Amino acid sequence: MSKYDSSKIEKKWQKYWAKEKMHEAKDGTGKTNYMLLTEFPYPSGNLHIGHWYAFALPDILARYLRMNGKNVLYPIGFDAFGLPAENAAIQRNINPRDWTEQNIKFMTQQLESMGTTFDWAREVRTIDPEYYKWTQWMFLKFFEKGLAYRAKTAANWCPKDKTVLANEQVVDGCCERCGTVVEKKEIEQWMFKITNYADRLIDDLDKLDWPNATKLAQKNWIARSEGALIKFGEIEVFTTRPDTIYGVTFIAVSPARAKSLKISEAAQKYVQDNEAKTTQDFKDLKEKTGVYAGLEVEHPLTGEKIPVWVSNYVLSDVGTGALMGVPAYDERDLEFATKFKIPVKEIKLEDTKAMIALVEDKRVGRAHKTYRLHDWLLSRQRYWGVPIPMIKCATCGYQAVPEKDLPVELPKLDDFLPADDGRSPLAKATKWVKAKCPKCGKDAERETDTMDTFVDSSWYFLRYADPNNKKEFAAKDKTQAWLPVPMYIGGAEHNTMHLLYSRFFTKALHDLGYVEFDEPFLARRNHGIILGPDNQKMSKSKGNVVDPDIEVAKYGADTVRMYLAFMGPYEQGGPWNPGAINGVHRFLNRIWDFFDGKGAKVKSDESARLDYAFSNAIKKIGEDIQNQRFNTGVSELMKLLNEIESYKLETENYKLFCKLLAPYAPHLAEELWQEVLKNKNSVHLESWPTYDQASLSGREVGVVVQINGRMRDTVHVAPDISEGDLKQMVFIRAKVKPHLDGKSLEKVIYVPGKIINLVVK
Ligand code: ANZ
Ligand code: ZN
Repeated sequence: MSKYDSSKIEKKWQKYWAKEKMHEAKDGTGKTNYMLLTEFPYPSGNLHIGHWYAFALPDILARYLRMNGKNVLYPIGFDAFGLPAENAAIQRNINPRDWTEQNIKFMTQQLESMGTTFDWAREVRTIDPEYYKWTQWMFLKFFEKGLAYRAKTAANWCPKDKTVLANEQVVDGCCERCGTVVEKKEIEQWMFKITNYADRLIDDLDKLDWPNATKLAQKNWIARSEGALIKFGEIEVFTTRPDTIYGVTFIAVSPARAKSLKISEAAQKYVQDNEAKTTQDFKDLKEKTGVYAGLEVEHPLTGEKIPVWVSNYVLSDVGTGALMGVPAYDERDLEFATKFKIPVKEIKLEDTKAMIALVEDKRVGRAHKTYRLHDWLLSRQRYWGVPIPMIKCATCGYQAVPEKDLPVELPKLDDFLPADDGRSPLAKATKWVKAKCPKCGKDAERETDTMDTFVDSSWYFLRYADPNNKKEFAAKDKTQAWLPVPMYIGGAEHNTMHLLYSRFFTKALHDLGYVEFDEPFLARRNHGIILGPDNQKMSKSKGNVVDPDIEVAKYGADTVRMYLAFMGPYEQGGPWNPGAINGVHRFLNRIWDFFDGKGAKVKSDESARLDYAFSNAIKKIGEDIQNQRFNTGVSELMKLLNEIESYKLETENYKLFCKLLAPYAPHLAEELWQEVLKNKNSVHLESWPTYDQASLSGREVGVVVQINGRMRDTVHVAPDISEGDLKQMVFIRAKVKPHLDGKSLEKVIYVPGKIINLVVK
């Protein structure tokens, strides 16, 4: 046999798998369906190593689940509308469609080089009219039910991108995309009524197997607070602490709220200066400023006169934009009162509930819940998006495009630049804009705004169940067969927006009767990110970017996959290590040589030990993959090879090893399986091996892992495991690795079968 040459075998097997249609998920197989979902990529131009991390590792799970009898669908598509493509196209002076399609073509090839089990037959592209027809259809269904509506709002306006942004796209007061300081602008916009779902979006989190951090991020984003609305004269405040009402010494209103009050000139000036400044959160506020409004209101219970202030620490879009200041019990109020010499009044606290009853009785207040969550503003004044399917008639107002006229196709435009006045580029498509009013038939105009791309990605997983359906977004029996998604793997950056929006869409479609479930993703896992070799975020300017194509050319896809799996706990990610990928490559070479017979030295026949080694590996690797501990699975595989290398093995043993290797290094395993072991079928159609429970019992000990004398973890291993194998296992464990990263290992003290102590500095 020759040397291990990945470039010779990988393309060959990729073609074979495609020809055999091995990854096309069939309907109605009788097996349990399993849609393993990852976040579909945005066609940015090139795959980066993060894409490999996001797609090649879940593929290990996909292959494993298939070997365990599941009918796995591992779908892929492109989230292809959006601002970045438009901006990139403007820069390069080409059309966003050409730019996007060219990227998709290139990235498809790159994705294929991973050797994943993507089902390309079900590929979904959001820019395909057959797809966005249904995005528009959903908008219309929501519109019919009042879940999509128009409203004049103070929108976040990015002066550089010349478009409106959702609150979620404003980070620390700046545009998430370009960093420009965001302004407030009053514009009529299309909105989705996601606030109708605020309670369910919080309460149903309890049903889901999601990371706590993700659940918490959603709860904080929705930010439900329960309390009361209370009227201080003409000013209604929201408070979560009605029990403190006798301690009120001032009322504070936001600049926007102050506009409709009779306030002093000085206060008016303050309002002018502060109104446009958007404060997303208290933490962004550098300094509390304010001014006396020249106004007093009456305390609803004591009749006292209470001064009214205007301040930037009151948010215009929280509660009523007005609060009761209780400096004795609220720190923010205390800070404000101290600065402006407002009295602090301590009181005997009342029973809250009693206070709400009292203000309700006196008709000056009522129990109330508020949310920080706002309705989802979906209009964008940009070209590269889904046209909002509405027609504006001078007589009849906004009318829905009739369903039979969908999709409203995005017109081709040479000049697709946004206008300075905020008019959408689609206004320039003068012929396209002209339409007949669906109600009265008179000349009318199409809506020229396009949809936020988050709309496109809020339902793509539904389409995977039935991607070629021309009559429905997906037939109900198909969505019922494939969804809700049992496992969704992606990045933590989607904790609030995408994951929240998809839940809203699913719930709305459920309520309208189109799907039977009301949560889209039963389980969710977040993966970490890959850092550069210097432990820094990869960026071109730092010159620390790892190009997966180069690594594949050098080592092959199997090595890159397996190294990424091995480098650390999946949820943590970590730095790319050129030495370590080389080590993984050597491991694959060793496997090759081992199958070539070079590795087998005849040793005394201890079949019990061999049984143990295999049973242990089958059990551990299976559990590791199932639980997405891909790294420890690799170390088990390495340990197994160490163990068995010195035995004269039967063909059955080689076969077993091949199956265990298959999810991690699919090409190499296939080559060995078919070419060396002379099997006729694919190794990927084999079942995951079963193991002999009896050979495992009583053979394991728990070794305590200490770092600088502190216990951090326990590993269960064979009592006579070699120190080398043990170290390899221990170093990559989730509870250990973070304590080693960036430190140097000074010493390892191993008490066999009991304790391993790592001394680091
Ligand atoms: C009196 C009070 C006394 C309050 C006390 C709190 C503690 P959380 O607590 O985050 O859920 N508030 C109301 N509207 C506001 C607005 N537009 N901008 C800024 N703050 C506002 O938020 C609710 C509390 O935040 C409310 O309860 C109110 O202060 C303040 F010991 O009322 B509280
Ligand atoms: Zn009309």
